[in-house]
Amino acid sequence: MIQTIATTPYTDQKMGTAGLRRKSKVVLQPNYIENFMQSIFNVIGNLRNKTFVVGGDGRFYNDKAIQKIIKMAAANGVAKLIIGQNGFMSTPAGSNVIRKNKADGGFILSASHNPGGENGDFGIKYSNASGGQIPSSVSDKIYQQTLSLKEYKICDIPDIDLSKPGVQDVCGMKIEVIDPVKDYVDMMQNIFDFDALKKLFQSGFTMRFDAMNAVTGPYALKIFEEILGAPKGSVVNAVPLQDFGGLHPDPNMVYAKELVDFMYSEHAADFGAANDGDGDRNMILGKKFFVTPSDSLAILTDNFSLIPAYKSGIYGVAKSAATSTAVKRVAEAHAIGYYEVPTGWKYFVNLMDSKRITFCGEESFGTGSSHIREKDGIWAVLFWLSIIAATGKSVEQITREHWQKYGRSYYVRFDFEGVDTDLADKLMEDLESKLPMLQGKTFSGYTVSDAGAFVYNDPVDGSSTKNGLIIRFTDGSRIVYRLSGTGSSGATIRVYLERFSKTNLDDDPLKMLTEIFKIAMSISEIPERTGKHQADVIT
Ligand code: VG1
Ligand code: CO
Repeated sequence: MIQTIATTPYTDQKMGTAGLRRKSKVVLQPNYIENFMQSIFNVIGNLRNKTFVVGGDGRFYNDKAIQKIIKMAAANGVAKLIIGQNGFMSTPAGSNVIRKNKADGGFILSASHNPGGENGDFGIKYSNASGGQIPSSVSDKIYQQTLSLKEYKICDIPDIDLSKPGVQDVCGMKIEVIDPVKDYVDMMQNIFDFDALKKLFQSGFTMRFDAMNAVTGPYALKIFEEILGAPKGSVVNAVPLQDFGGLHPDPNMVYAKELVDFMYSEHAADFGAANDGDGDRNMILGKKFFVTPSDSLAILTDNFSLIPAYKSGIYGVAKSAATSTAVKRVAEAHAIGYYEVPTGWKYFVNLMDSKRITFCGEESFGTGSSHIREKDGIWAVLFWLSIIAATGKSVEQITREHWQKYGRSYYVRFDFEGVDTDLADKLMEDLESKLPMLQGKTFSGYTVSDAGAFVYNDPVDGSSTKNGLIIRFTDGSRIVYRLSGTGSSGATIRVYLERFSKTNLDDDPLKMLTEIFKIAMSISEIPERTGKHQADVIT
């Protein structure tokens, strides 16, 4: 039954910030998935005795790709696959299943927050035994392999039925289909005080969770409505759809518009949240109130002692360099470890494995802890609900009191999308070369304290990664420039702006950052070079 099929390499199978991400149309090309998977299997090497976890966010092609992966894993001699029922599993749940079963790695079929469907994106995230995505050193090897691949192995068998939990034998390989929700729920119950959360809902507290027609629907229904007793209908867009019902499953103020409109209306619930396509991102809202992900990380960290799993203390906290420095002030106050890493959750993995940090987060709506090695959308929601349950305060009160205690980092990200790749690369290159000359210069009252590339030296494996450019000002303000590594066409230039105030706590972020935005544009020449005077997306 095992066939060896001749193939020719694709030259575009390099993984980005979080796995491989391409237009569905690209992935539909003959042997595209097969080439990529065979390259991974070749790099792993001896697959005998190895177990992998497979699941996805249910987007278009999830079902087809998973069948290919099963047949190829079997043909390549993999011992066992643990697969989510119907091929579904969120990214955080997958990380847990890998760790719990001591599997050798896993594949989550998702392009995360990118739109799905035939005209959307498809993707594959590959994790190792840590439950976290592989480091760049490994993805580089896989990329090299894709460039010289000549053949792949596949079992010529009919599609496998994944609709019922249970064990089956496929072409000499064992398959275990599991309920993808159960283990995840168990894990959450071990972290949080579910009785306290039940009481919160019994008291009449209301929430709306928007699953954006993506993978977290079943998880959220089970946890919030069934177990915790949130009123029926608290979870919306709860059925995962292949095209996410046309939604762009990126939980931010722009794409989670339905939820945002509701939370800013007269009928708003006490608490609002949304997750992204594969369930690792979260957005937190109060009544007519938005919590920036950078503030959210700072607030969760400050409140670690309210959560049973963290009561006895946390090792430290890390953020991506682009994320605001709000959590740094919390780390200093609690005298815990503090780290800044490049963008991408994989950079947190070593810090968690070596017990340097417990919490971590990114400005892109990602927060998580060392319970797994991915960011975790529902975890963040349960954490917020736990703070509310313990303090009796609203989202807005909790956030405002945080600012009173620590000051406020005004923070906004501007995305310039669909930029020509060569133009964007040149822009970043030119910008980098002029940054050293800026030191000591003053722009409309802001004096540059230092400027240059952000370089991360991993304290665990000694690897060095350059990611983005940072301009720091003497008043603590910052400009960060980066090219996105998750897009599927053209380049996206991200510009992250931050300005700190200890006393002015109730201003408009865009207004507070007007001058810095002008400085960021004039130094980088983005408007002149791209023809864009405004960002395409502001979050
Ligand atoms: C983006 C975010 C980054 C996040 C990554 C994966 O990457 O900025 O913070 O880790 O997406 O998120 P980039 O390179 O486009 O800026 V997910 O939810 O796709 O796993
Ligand atoms: Co995601």
